[in-house]
Amino acid sequence: MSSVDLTSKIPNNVGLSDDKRLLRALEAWQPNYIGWWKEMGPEGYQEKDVWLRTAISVDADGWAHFDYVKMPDYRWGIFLAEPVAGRTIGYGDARGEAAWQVIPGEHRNTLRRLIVTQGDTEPASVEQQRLLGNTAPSLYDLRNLFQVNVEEGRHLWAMVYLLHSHFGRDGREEAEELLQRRSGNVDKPRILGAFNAPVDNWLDFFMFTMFTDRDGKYQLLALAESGFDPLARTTRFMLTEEAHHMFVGETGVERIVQRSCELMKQDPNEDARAQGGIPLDMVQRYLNLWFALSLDLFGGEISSNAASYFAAGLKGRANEDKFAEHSALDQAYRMMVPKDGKVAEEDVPLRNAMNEVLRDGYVEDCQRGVDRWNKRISEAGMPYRLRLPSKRFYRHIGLYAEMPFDMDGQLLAKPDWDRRRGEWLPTAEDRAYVATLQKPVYTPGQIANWIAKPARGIKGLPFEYEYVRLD
Ligand code: BYC
Repeated sequence: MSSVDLTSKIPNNVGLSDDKRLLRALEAWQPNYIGWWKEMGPEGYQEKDVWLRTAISVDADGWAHFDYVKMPDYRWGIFLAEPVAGRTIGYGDARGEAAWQVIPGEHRNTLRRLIVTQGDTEPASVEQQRLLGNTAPSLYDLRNLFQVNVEEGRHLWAMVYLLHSHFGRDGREEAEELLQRRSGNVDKPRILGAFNAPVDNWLDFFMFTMFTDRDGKYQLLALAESGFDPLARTTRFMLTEEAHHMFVGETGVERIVQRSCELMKQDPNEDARAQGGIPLDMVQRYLNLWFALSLDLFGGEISSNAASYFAAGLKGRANEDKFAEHSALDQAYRMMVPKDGKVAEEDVPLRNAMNEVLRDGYVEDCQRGVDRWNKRISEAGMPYRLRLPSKRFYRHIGLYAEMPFDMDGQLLAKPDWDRRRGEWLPTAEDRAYVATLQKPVYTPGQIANWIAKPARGIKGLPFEYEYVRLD
């Protein structure tokens, strides 16, 4: 077991105190990080006590400590999962080679790019969510928002540690730039599309944590297979925290759907909106938007980048050991390729389809969540069903980018698609309505009208607990 140092300025299990140069570099970055957090982190709640989970080790039985903390005092630490003795690369041309503790020169630029892309999403999401603290439906939800935010901050630390410890001056410059880019800023945007989209309200937030954080899960699973062992170990531990973020999203939407059904039953016309709830067709439109934006995050369906990451052992498939074969050579992936105004099946070399393989696992995982939401709706006796749109719908990256596919994956004429857009994606009117519901409910035990209470509180505490002390 690597020893955990919780007393130093930067809690860690990577022996920072033995590497004075690295320690100095990270301690120099730390005030810039705090400066960024105060400027771009949750607005209005920096001085409040929040009941938060903090990672203090990587021990499966007790890795987290819960207590009240003011967010700027959160102990953002660097924790890598325990090394696996004798670990070898499990796929591609490098299969069987010992995992690298030091980056091979030829992979340096590519790995830096992957780590920077991963790192960039973390502060981006905090920036996207920074105003939501003003309108949470309960103290429980407010606390969950802040929990997600501080852990995204820790995930930024995880990537910055790799940049500082393995990439010299370039790495230090990249770490600075991670604090310079801004979500949605035209001049210095965040790297990936979905991380520049506005998260204006709590329906966006729950969809984001359901769908976009789940992309995070799949990308982290793929990076956990990396031949670069420190990257594999840090992402393995990040996945532990990530589970709660997706729980927040999945149960958040579930509670909205449940409440909408209750309100429909109370209304003579089964109109949730007339009772101050969110109609299920509106939920479907937000689902469509965030699912499509999140599908884009996997990159192109046919990608020579993905093929070379796999070949070189930089990025694998999620849970690579569950696959029967690990070279992915002489095999094909059949996909629907647009051609001459139609889509037709085409075989693509499997290595070039690795983004799509990862995306398939993701879609299956999303479907489980949607099934759970539908179970709530059917238990309430309502006939409506939510569904995932086709993978081709409303894409901006890859084979189907900017093509007018409908929710069922049928290619329409562009004017028809434009005319029907409001059936599928949130309209200005939807956004204006959801905005009217965004009012803070900060009395312990109370909840906004448009969402149901959670089945239980956090870590055995009741929903009524004062998760954020506002005075
Ligand atoms: N937006 O070969 P292609 C998370 C670029 S989320 C803009 O199709 P590739 C989190 C691409 O960079 C997980 N640009 O794709 C969640 C490339 O540019 P160059 C984040 C895009 O390279 C919630 C070009 O298009 N982690 O953790 O196979 C809260 C052609 O690329 C996009 C990672 O993403 C896009 N959507 O794969 C907090 C893991 N998609 O090289 C956190 C690291 C593609 O032509 N990143 N491009 O200039 C990667 O593994 C890969 O970079 C990607 C793209 C999967 C993103």
